[in-house]
Amino acid sequence: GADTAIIARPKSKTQRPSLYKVMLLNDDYTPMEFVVHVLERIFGLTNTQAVELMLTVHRRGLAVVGVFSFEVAETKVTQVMDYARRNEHPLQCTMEKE
Ligand code: TYC
Repeated sequence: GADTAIIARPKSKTQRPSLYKVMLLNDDYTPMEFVVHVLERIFGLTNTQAVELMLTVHRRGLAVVGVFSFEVAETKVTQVMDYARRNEHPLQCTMEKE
């Protein structure tokens, strides 16, 4: 009627966080045991999971270690790169939007 008003409700689309794949790259020099240790320590994999994933990277050239929010992915990549550098290994870890 004359006294009623329709109030528009703003359409708020729920925002899902973008996800990022964190990938480990193979090289010829980083020791297998070091890679396994990195996967256990930084990504929380069991020894069995870590050995399996390390061998996948070794055979295929790279593998996705996990999928995370931007902030977590960035932290993991930095931790791997810093840890590898401190131990003078050329291990490379990168992230990519899913
Ligand atoms: N290719 C390395 C070797 O033979 C092992 C290795 C595996 C290195 C995975 C990096 O991301 C990597 N010692």
